[in-house]
Parts: sequence; structure tokens; C-alpha cells
Amino acid sequence: PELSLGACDQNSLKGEYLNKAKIADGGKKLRKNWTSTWVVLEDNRLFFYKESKQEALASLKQGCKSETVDLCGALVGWTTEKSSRKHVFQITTSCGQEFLLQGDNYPTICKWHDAIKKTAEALSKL
Ligand code: I3P
Repeated sequence: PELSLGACDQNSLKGEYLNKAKIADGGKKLRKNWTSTWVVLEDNRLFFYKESKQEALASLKQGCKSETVDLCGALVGWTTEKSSRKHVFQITTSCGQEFLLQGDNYPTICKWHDAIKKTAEALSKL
């Protein structure tokens, strides 16, 4: 399986395109703008890339920008109030960033929700 379950293991999920909207930064509300984003969970860290090829370029240290989300202390939960879309969950980071992630395929978005939530909870216990 892609997701390792051991307590001391580093949670990782191979990249996939999900719909992402950042709705707050530093506790300040932002205008919602859904974009298709290449999402990677690697060694307990969450990365957002504009496109999949940027992940490969980043690993070659060609300075490709990703947005890294600090999951330590983050809260992760499903929401039906923050969007009219189906299958949306929210990540609220300890520094006040709020992201919505959405996918039409329920098993896929569940897998991401579960892995990100589990990672955030594991990091918070360290
Ligand atoms: C927003 C856009 C979003 C919608 C959001 C709208 O309008 O339609 O897709 O979110 O609803 O405000 P605009 O493009 O003019 O900013 P959902 O698709 O998640 O429902 P909201 O204001 O209720 O968040």
C-alpha cells in the first residue's frame, strides 16, 4: 500500500491532482479560488505544486516552487458548510492558513483526508 501505517513511519502518498482553495492566510479570510493542484504527501510533509512536472523539477533542485504546508498542529476535517461542492475537507494550520481540498472521486479524497489527518495527529504527538 502507498500509505504506511506504522507509528514511527513517515506518511507518504504519491502525487495526485486535487482541487484546492486557500480560504485564509494568517487568520485573514481570502477570496475563494479553486485550482487543480498536484498534491504530494512525502515524509510527513504536504506539498502543493501547480503541475506534476514541478515535483520532478523540485527534486532535481531546479528551484521549482511548491507551497509546503506545516501539518504539525494542523486540524483536518470534512466540511459541508464551506463549499457547495461534494467531498470537501479543510486543513487549518497552526499559523492560521485554511485550505479546502476536494475531489469528485470519494475513495480518492478519503484516502487523502485520512492520510493528512493521520500525519497531522502523529506530528502533534511528537
Ligand atoms: C465563488 C465561486 C466558488 C464558490 C464560492 C463563490 O465565486 O463560485 O466556486 O465556492 O462560494 O463565492 P467567485 O468566483 O465570484 O469568487 P464553491 O464552489 O466551493 O461553492 P462561497 O462564497 O459560498 O464560498
